Amino acid sequence: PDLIADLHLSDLAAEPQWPSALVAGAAHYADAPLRAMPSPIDGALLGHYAPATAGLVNHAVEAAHGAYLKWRSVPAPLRGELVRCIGNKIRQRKAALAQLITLETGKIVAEAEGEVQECIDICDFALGLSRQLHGLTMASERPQHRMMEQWLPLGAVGVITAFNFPMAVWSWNAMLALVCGDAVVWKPSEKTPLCAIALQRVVEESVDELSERVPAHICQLILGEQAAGERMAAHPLLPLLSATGSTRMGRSVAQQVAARLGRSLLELGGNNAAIVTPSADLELALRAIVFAAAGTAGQRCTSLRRLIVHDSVIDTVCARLTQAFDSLPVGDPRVEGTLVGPLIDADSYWAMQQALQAAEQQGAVRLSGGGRLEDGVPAGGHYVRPALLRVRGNLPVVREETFAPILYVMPYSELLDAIDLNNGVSQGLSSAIFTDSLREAEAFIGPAGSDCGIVNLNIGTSGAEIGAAFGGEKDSGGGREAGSDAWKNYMRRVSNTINYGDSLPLAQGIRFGQ
Ligand code: UN1
Repeated sequence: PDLIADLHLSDLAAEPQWPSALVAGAAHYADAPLRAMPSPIDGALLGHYAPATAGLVNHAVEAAHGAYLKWRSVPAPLRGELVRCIGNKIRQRKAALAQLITLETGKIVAEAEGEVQECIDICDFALGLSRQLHGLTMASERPQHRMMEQWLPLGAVGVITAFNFPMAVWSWNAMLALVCGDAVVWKPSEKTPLCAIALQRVVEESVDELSERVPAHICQLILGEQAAGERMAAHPLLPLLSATGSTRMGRSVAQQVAARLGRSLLELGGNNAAIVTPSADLELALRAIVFAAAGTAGQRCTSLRRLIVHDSVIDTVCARLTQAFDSLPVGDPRVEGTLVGPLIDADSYWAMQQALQAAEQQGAVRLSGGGRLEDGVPAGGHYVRPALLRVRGNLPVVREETFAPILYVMPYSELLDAIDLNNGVSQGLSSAIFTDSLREAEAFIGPAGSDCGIVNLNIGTSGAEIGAAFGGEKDSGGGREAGSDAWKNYMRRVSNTINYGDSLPLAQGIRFGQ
């Protein structure tokens, strides 16, 4: 696609449309070693970039903070105009942006287009929200007094995103932050810089078009590595840091942000389960399970990793899933008909092989898949057949999130045991139950049911719409992003008490000197 153009360093510095922070900070590149950008499809080199230095991170944060000082006074519905403009441009370039996602993540075209659609959806949502940043009024106990709360802009917001959703997760954060009156400093995964540059370009075009009311530098892009993320976590001019990625990364970022009493919004790993009960509509359940477990090559934080199946149907479910996994079209994600693309890189492939080996040592029985495919797939990529294993319960390896297509199937006989299995891991992102029983459904979605942030009925664990709040509990980080009232994360709540009388009654009936 034309968006890729030429990404060599000298051009980055020379090309005025490139992200302002990159251009302004070009001097910082001088001694930085270049990082190669291979495509997971075939290992082809897509370009190079120089990771940001600490100096560049500071520069970007300060520029964003300066823009925020102006942006916070622009009325929210006018801030929405920027998001409308960004959303329209993403809509126009949906196919090209999706191609970039496929190229950098190996996601199949339909799913890449779905991800761009998710960006468009959140733009629409945020635009509407720009007229609905509502506060409350409260009854005061004092005569001629009024109380209310307002939601006011917060500052420059740091956003760290992962490779697997290189556009959508940025958009959930950035589009809400913009209508909330914040500036954004974004550090994408070092594996997906092209997606980030393309979106930053869309933003910069929009900022230019609306330059009369939108301050330059409102959105900053930092192409960096772990050190850049740590610099952001420690930076006092980022009152909120929103981070998506592994639990290990989130724990470290959260501690650094907490040390300066900043806020963090964490979207971390999942270890998502679905329960198949005796009354489940099996045809529907099987389709949902295959998409959730094997779709995106198991590389969603919401991917289905554990399947808890009633004794009475487990043999049928295993047989049907084996058949389905064996026949899934794995291959070049650009080719129509492919349903499973490559893993992101060699490390990911080896982590999967290690997990499979550990599972077998711990007593798992492999029913299908797991091996590397070399025939009929592009050379240089890491293509695997999704793996299906039968296990007795939450083995040690099952308790860990392996970011690859591995589905562990385990039996249960009583629903309470199935719920215990669902909850018996450290993560708590997404969960699902397949049942036609009202009692079972309500038990699972109620207070003594699933302990996850996402609890679904008769649909899989992945593929959420943007309208609901997205996020999980426990090691999944506790953050909520995207829809519902997640916007409140990006604002500060101010409580006001207003006296419109001419006396000064004190609260709680206190008399002071009269
Ligand atoms: C992620 O994997 O980090 O619910 C996000 C889903 C997508 C988002 C996944 N809408 O699967």
